[in-house]
Amino acid sequence: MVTNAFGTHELQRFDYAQAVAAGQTAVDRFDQDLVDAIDRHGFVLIENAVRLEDCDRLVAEMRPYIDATPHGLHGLGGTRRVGALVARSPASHKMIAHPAILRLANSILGEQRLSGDAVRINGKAGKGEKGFRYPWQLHLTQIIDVGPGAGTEAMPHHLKLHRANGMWVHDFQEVGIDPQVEVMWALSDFTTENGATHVVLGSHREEPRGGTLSHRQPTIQATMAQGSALVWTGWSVHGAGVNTAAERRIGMNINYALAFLAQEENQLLACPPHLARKLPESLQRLIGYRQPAGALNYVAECQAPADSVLKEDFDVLVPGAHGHAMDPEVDGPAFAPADDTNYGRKLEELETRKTEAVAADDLELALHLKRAISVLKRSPRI
Ligand SMILES: O=C(O)CCC(=O)C(=O)O
Repeated sequence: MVTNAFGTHELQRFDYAQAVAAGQTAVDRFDQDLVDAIDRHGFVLIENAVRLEDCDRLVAEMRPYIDATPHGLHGLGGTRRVGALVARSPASHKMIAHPAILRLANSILGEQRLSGDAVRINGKAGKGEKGFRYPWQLHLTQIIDVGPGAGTEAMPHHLKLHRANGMWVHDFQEVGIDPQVEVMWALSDFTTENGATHVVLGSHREEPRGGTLSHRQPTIQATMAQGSALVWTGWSVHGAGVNTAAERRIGMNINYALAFLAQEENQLLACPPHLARKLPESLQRLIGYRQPAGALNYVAECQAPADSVLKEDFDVLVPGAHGHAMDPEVDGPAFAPADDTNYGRKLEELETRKTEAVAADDLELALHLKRAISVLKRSPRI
């Protein structure tokens, strides 16, 4: 329990593995407990959210990238920040798409269930129900590997206490929405000594929401065992601790935000189409390969990512790669000529250029031409 300018608060902890073992009623209760706790205190801690082996496997997959990253990028002394988890670490998918966390994110972002928030669409306002929800998506994936000495005078963290919602250009303080949810996964134990995250409980209720009173309140450290996850809103004030231990503190920030805002880590570049194609559809959609609202996120000929870049053969430089039939009455010349002579000539030209590209060891061009040949063969002959 802690008493500060926002009342008396506690960092409530709930055990995911226990809830799952106890059955659906317990899971429903667990989900509601998380929403209630974060609504009241601004933070909630989920224990036993994944197994310890899951964390170790993730760290092992990310080890080459972590070790190839210098300390202190972004002015964060003694800390290594490493991203692109979706592309680089299959083990991370279990945490990025953790069912309880996705349900919690949906309550906060999709349905705007927290006090004072509402979904506002076309002049109507209310808590999100079916058909009246905000689209949301993955916003950031980042290992935060805090080394001994990080956060001290010698190696100061640039980010002291702060709110994630400070990143938006628009000032959302009066808008009555929660644009962002943050999750810190403990990939190693988080202790007082090794820099467990400091939190200001109740700070999400500061008025105005972006005020500075929170920064002068007492903090507590969210100590947690490996496999736990600390969740907070974009309004909740927090900051990394000082690592006075001999070991490293390995955390992983996985954030989610409304899908009509730009992503902090651009997921479509961090996991480009040739890698995203291999992911399950639900994960493709979670990272942003979809049209979250109306026209947003279309590609080339107004196509959804699934109908364009996620198709094996799609090449934005190949006319007609959209695969839609052309109508000779109203449409221009097709990519695949109707008469055999011109068709054969085009195919031969592409084959010759491909052979030349292979001979010149220009694999990228060769692949581009290979796709063009494939699209030509599938295109309507009109
Ligand atoms: O590493 C932590 O404990 C917190 C990191 C953080 O607040 C941030 O990167 O914005």
